[in-house]
Amino acid sequence: KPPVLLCDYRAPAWRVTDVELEFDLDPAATIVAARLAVERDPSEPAAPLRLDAEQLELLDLRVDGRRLAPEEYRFETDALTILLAVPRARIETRVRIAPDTNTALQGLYASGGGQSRFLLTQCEAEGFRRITPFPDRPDVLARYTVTLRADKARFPLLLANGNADGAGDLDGGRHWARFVDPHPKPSYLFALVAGRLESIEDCFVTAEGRRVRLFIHAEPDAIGRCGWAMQCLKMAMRWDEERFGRCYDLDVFHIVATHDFTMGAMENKGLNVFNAKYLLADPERATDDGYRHVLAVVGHEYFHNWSGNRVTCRDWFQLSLKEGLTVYREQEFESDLASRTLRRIEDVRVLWRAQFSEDAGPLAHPVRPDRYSEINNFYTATVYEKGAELVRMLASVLGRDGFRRGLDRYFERNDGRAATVEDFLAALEEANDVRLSPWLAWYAQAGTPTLEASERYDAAARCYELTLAQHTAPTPGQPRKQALPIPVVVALFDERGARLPLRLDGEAGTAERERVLPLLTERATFRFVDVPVRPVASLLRGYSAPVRLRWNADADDLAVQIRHDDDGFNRWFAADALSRRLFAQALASGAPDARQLDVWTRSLAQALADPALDPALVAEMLSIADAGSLAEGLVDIDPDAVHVARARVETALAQALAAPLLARYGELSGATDAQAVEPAAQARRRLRNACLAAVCRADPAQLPLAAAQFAQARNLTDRLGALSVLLSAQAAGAEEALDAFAARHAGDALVLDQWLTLQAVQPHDETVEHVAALTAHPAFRWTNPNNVYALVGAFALRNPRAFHRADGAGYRFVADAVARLDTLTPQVSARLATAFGGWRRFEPLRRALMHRELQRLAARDALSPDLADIVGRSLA
Ligand code: B3K
Ligand code: ZN
Repeated sequence: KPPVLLCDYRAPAWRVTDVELEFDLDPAATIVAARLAVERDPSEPAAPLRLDAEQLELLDLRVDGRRLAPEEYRFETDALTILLAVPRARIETRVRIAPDTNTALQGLYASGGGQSRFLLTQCEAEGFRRITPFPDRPDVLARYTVTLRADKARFPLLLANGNADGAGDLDGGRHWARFVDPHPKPSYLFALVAGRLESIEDCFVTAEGRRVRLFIHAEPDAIGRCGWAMQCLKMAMRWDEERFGRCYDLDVFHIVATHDFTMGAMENKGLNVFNAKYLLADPERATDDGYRHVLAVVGHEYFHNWSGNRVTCRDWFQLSLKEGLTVYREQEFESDLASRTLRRIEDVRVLWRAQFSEDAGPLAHPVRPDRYSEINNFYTATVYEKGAELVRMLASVLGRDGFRRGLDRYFERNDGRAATVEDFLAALEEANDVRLSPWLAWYAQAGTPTLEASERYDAAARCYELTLAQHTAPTPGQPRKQALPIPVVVALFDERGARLPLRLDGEAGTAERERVLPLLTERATFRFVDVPVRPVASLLRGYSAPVRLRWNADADDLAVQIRHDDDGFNRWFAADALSRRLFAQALASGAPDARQLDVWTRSLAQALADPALDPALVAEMLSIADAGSLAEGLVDIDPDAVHVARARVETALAQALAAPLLARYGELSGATDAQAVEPAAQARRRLRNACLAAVCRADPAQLPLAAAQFAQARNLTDRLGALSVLLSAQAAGAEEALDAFAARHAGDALVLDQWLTLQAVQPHDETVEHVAALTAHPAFRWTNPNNVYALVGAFALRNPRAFHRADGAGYRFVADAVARLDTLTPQVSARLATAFGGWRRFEPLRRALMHRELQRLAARDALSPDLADIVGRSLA
């Protein structure tokens, strides 16, 4: 199949104005009757009506009530094409589909087992064509009326998008319900749910005075864990009104939880579907991270109601228009409600680990790709996380009010439309009377820019010069790169942490305390005057641009930042920079530089002793980057050497701080808020677990502390934290603890997924065999994406030491899993296969072994388009 190209975009020749759907629901065979009102674009007089159609059994086809003769249409494997002479028509189709055997989890499928097996849909990106023949592209917006009919005992709850519009009983124990969605929408936002689910209800009155009924529906054993999500939903609705002036626009909002989902959640209009993992939470069965993820994902999907649904994408190349913007909105939501610094650190860690490595390999693509073979492979860290960074840079350039004005303009101009990145930039430009066209290059150019900083201080002239230069390495299909606009936020400090003035040469007026240096060309020098002493520069504050900063700052200057910077993010950034430098030294020569190590550990000792510092920030400073992130910029990677060098730095810190870590651990153990989930309680647990890990690393004789914490834990964060320490130390009693954990949480799929993950990420030699054995555990099913990601995904993507075992056993195991999954859930197999994407960056032996597995996959018959695309691009 030839790739789809952005430059080939053409507006649809036929529009659909209204859709009426009738479903006779049955897991084995569901009948879907559709009535479409279609209209031809007058400029396309000859175009036939092309409806996408996949895996449908066509039972009937009529145009304006007349059944078509065979020569009047073509029904192929991917489309139903109708030759129409009239400019508008009513198309009626009847098809049969089989939800029960749909393991791809796209279109209409079944979730759960036994009594509570229920039906639901997933349409984004191209699943609607597996439900009914339709122009399944985001720029066809239609009004939907949906009638569902089903057995009342098996499917008492019937839901579709929009407001309820009648329900009643039918003969034979069946019933019906109708829904009208007044907002025109693309087909990817269609959803229905039918099953025996339990519900909780709440209510929200919008700023416009609309009374909205809120529902969360889940299987009976899960409904008791939905309260937190409901609170999060109400917080999100209020926040979007206050921060962005966006109100909800239907009388009802539903969320449904499922355990069978290929991703996190889906923003279907008025009927969000959630992976249970991002919806359920209680102290016994969710970690603190779990609670925060629920907040973030409930917010994210809700915010899509404007950034995605009211204003949607013209085509899938514009995916980041909704995803980058919505991730940004989600980040701001959590930053406003919890800790901005922490959320920033987490986002930057994800960006470095997932996006930078994507950008450095064969799967690199721009935030707005210009071609794709399989769009489902473009729901990537680049489109989501880097896309959010681009929005963040634009917001910082325009300022808070300017960005709000621009976004208001964007929503107003494009409401009910399918928009492009250009529409977004145009709205921001017009509302602020600025020119943003240089920013399009950020959307079009793949690869991570390297920002090189160098400095010079002239004491006699009281002048400080900062030179910034940018460079982006070639990526597939883009050999030459252009300079991008890079906003570099800076502040200058003296060595005691007092701010220094920021007046540039030739400027009059008072000096600012923090400013944005716009780097618009390949290189620029900024000359600050009246600088009384050699300054300590705090660069890229708040991580003001998604670039790799190369700056050989003096270790003592970094220590000043760790101690005094008033940007919490940059305190962490400085600590991280120093730890990376020590890691690089350990990797190159076996040991970190003693003096710099001492600077680092003493700075962290001070942070640990500082009662004014957020304990969560201290925990983050103590947690050095994972091996994948540390190896990100390297070539000829030897994963064993990376592991050893990282462990050396980690152990050196733990030993240097052993006594204060133990003391802080003890202090934090006195807290009585074991079941509290407020940020402050979470922060204390985070630091306590970080202390525990370090204390036991420095001295295995302390492992009984972990055993005791495991035995006494009153929440999942403490229990898992302790178990993790026992496992990574391969402590006596670790096996028993694992078994006790599994017994305690038997039957709880989400908790057992974490139990699987914990075992999958152990950097031990025998982890491969252990993980392979766990695929036979009753808690694991190949057809369940959560299970697969928890076990195989964690092993392949988060355990570089074991995945890259020198005999290739890790590669073989993962490639076999990918092949097996490809016949079940292609989207999941394609995502797992990205673990091989970086193969060229490893040392020759691993490179050859990984290459062989990719070739073995490529040689298989009947690869799914999803997997064929990843393997093909990885080998190209
Ligand atoms: N928009 C969905 C992702 C759909 C993925 C399709 N393969 C969830 C989200 O980003 O909110
Ligand atoms: Zn999204």
